[in-house]
Amino acid sequence: MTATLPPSRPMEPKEFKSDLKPIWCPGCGDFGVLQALYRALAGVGRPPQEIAFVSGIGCSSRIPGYTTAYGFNSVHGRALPIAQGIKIANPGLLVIVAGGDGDGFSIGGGHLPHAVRRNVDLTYIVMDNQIYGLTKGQLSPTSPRGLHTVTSGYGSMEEPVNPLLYVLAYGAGFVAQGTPADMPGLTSVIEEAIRFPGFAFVNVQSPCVTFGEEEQQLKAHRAHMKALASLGHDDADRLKAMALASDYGKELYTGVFYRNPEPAPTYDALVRQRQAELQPKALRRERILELFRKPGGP
Ligand SMILES: Cc1ncc(C[n+]2csc(CCOP(=O)(O)OP(=O)(O)O)c2C)c(N)n1
Ligand code: SF4
Ligand SMILES: [Mg+2]
Repeated sequence: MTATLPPSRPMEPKEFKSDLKPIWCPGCGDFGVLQALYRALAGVGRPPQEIAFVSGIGCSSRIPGYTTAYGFNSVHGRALPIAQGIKIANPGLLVIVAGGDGDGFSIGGGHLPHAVRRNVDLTYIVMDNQIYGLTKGQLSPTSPRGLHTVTSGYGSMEEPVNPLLYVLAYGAGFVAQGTPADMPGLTSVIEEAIRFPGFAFVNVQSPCVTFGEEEQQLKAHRAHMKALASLGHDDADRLKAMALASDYGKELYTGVFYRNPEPAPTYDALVRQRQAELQPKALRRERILELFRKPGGP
């Protein structure tokens, strides 16, 4: 795959829908995320063979199988390093990482700062349901303090992580949040994230209807969500974005927190540039073999 792709063409969301029927619990928020994703991809207009989905393990990590794009349902917590490798090796692919809060901020939490600072051009969508869904309702890193789960029978004693604030602090160029309770808004932030040149993060409040709290369900989202645009937020203002992101867990802000108006060069572009610079100086294959054949080695 080369870095130059043919121009995009008008596409339909159904072109991204695979024949696999999702096996999520009826009412799971991930259904809405998947629909928003199909619509966003149609808006971007790249055909499925130019897109790669990478996920870890979890209910949310089933996403790649439900699309017609390339997909890798990989190892719990390891989606980001795999996705970075795919993008660097195949710069022409549009790479999207999808997974859960446990996958991304717990076991995979060590990869997040490095993926952000490296700034490989990919989109990271986290379906944040504040619980380990697939393994039947244990505490996750975003579970609120006091939450009763199978692993916190008397209520969680831990402060949750704040994913929005983390990625902003690590230096991400695009940070947004959405909920399936607002499908147009969710579709729009996903499409904008995909279009952003660099590491783009979308935290989706995607309710787990089976193990999640009542106040984390779509009905509550509809009642409490606040569009950042309606608050007059300037998404070029990183410090203001951090101040708003500090309300994670208290307020449900939707939309773009931060979009770097001057996106930094991506790691994958820098790799290509370095390769081009070094190519003329590279030793020819025959010369390398000659050196190795010399008695005593090179
Ligand atoms: C190395 C490893 N450790 C633990 C697990 C078990 N495991 C599978 S999914 C998961 C957590 C899922 O939670 P989350 O990432 O939030 O996804 P959700 O199911 O909520 O969408 C765990 C602990 C595993 N598969 N591999
Ligand atoms: S357990 Fe929760 S996250 Fe998993 S499919 Fe069911 S509702 Fe969705
Ligand atoms: Mg989860």
